[in-house]
Amino acid sequence: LPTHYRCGPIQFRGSHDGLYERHLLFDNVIAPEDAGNRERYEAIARSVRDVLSQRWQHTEQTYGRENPKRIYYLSMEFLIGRSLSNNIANLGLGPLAKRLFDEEHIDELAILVEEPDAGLGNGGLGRLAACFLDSMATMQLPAMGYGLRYEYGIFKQTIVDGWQREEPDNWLRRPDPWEVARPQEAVEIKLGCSFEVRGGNLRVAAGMPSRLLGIPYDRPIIGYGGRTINTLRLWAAATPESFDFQAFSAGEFVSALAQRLTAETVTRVLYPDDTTSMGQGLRFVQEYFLVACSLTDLVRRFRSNNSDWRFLPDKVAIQLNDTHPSLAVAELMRILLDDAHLGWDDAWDLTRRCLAYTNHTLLPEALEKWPLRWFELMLPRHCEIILEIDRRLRGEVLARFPEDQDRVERASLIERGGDWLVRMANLAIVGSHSTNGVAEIHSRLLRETTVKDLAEIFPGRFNNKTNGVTPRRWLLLSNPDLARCISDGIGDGWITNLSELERMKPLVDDSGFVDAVGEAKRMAKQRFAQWLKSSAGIDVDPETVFDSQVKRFHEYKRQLLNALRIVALYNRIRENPGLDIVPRTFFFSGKAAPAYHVAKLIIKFLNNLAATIDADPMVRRHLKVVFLPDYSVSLAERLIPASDVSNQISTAGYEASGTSNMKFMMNGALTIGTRDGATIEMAEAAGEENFFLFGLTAGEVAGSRGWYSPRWHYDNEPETRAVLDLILSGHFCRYDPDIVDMLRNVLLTSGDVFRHLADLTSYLEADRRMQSLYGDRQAWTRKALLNVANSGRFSSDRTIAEYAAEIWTAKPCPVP
Ligand code: DL6
Repeated sequence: LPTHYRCGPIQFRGSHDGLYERHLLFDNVIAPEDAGNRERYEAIARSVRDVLSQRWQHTEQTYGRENPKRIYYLSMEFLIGRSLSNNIANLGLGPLAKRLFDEEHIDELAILVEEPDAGLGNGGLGRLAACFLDSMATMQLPAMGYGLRYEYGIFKQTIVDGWQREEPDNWLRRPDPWEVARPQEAVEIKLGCSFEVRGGNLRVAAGMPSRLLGIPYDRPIIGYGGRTINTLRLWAAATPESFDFQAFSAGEFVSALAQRLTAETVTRVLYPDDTTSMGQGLRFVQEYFLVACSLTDLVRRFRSNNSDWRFLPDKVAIQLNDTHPSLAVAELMRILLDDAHLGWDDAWDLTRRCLAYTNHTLLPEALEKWPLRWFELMLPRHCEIILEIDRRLRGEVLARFPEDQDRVERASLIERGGDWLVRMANLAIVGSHSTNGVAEIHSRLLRETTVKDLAEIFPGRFNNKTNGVTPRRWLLLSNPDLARCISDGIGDGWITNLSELERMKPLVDDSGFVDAVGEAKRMAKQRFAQWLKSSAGIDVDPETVFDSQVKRFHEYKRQLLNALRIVALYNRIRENPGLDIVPRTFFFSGKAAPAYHVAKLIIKFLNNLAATIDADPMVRRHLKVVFLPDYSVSLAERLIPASDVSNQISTAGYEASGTSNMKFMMNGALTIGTRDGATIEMAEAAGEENFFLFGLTAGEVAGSRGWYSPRWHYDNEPETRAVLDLILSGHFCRYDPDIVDMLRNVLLTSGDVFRHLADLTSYLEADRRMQSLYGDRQAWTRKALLNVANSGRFSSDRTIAEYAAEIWTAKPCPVP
């Protein structure tokens, strides 16, 4: 063991005093030879936890002693995935674990799959939070994540006859070896009303305050090298007494799971829609619950070490991951006014200096607005505080822009209309010292369009922090062959300093190295093909180009544009059976929000397309489409290293950043993409000659509003017309006429809001360039290598270093 674990004579394995055997014996009362894979997984995970426990405690003791400025990352989502192999690798226990697996004749893969993915998030936003925790621990920053311990994570997606079906993800059915319950640190939360159901209808019992308990469950976040072990604290709701609760209108999926009228309902299920939660009262309570529990906890920690409230911003930085936790503005004000008895100006100054806000989307439906009457009913004190913040804001705006009442209304926290709404993004911007977007273009558009008025009033608050991903999970662990090849070429400093990958650039002329990189890709493809065969019975040929698009299903992400491209290739092959075309396997994976009808129809269309191609002997020699059900962190870890091509094809101006784009780049896939989100910065880093960019720019998309006509493309572009004619003839949807209707509507009748037809021709042109490059395998691999070499900027370590220096002014606190 590395000496800093200070574990004394603990052995990972060995006769009676090995951790592994002891856990099997004392936790499960079973002999190693009789244990099943699940029991073995639990025993190994608990052994790993034993090794880290002392260090974990030591980390917290160090923070307690040194009293550094702490960073608190508040997020409704943490998309963690599996932890066992990540924790083994970050602790440096790989060799020990391997010896255990060898000596006990344990099939490592069979053990790893026993761990359910912790799917406490929808997609990019939640996974980003998990990457940030890894980076903060690796960089020895005194940080803590706060989230909710959903009993049901993101739903399991199955595909039945091509349609998405949702099933609950009961990931905590078996005990989770990583979490530590700390009921002794429970906090109590007050709401201004209680809820009851009468005659099947929800009734809010106003003026009848109720209470909730927040029980913390801690998970270790191990920095690479195992020196710092930070904590992710997830809150579970419980009741101090009987508590009547009913969601307002949570949508079928959620309400089906949230029937029991108990306090536990609050943290029962993650909302599976990443863009809209309007009108969903349970979600509102979840957000308040996260904020109230976390602030009570962190203020308690601050007070245990600091007597003077004035030092709060010197000791506490709170980052709000999107608008979801922006009630923190009102809650911190309440604490400072009512508990600390500070005056308004002091409380406001401290609140603003502690809080910072990250915006993750420009989609209007994702900018949360909650009815003011919910505040009145459930959080009357917060309601007063928000109205007072708004009154002062209005005065300030009017003083700066006299007689510009329209501007005052636009900047206001309250949208006045029939039902007054609180604009949570405005609350977060006004009540914090920093607002950042997650890629250059996104931060610019945020300032220039979405919150233009506030950006003009508070220009100094706005900044950009381009996203990143952790190279530990997304390269070292998921792509061991490429990782080894890189380390052989330039040493292993890249693992914690990804910009070192640049040292690979000169190796682009070293044919031995280029071959080794190519060989790593071949092995990853083979491994993936074998896994797909054994797990799903699907045959794919690793000799074909693996061309992937994996992400949530959204019209703006344009999986449909990818489908149009495939239909164009399909037409070309049918017109010219002898066509010289690089054989391809197209992979799609991703979930649609259960209530997002169009997205679900697109999934069905892709499955129909796959089936039609499979049934066509002429086409299937060249093309294959595979829809991989139930996209997850674990699936991404398998597919991304095996992919040759990454599709990042959102309508320009819509994807805030994207993060799978970075993972593909790091793993040596070439990107075919639009000038959107962080893809723009990736192309700049790699050199546009090493990228396949196409399509309208964000400015062109915005400029074409008012005159864009998909009809024009249909009438004037023969290939576009042929693609649409075939689709609209029902060729792929003989038994599903509603899909044809939807496609006609989305692509033509409703004006093709997301510009599929405008970009199809240039997409096909980029695709042609890509295919021709693949003909020269050496040239392809050289470009792939240059992409990897230039991906260093997209490490979440770089992103976190920028947050720490420019927003949090926080420093590492090494654990001796
Ligand atoms: O910042 C992480 C991630 C970005 O990479 C994606 O581009 C962005 O869509 C996502 N945003 C969200 C929030 N809601 N929506 N849509 O998930 O954040």
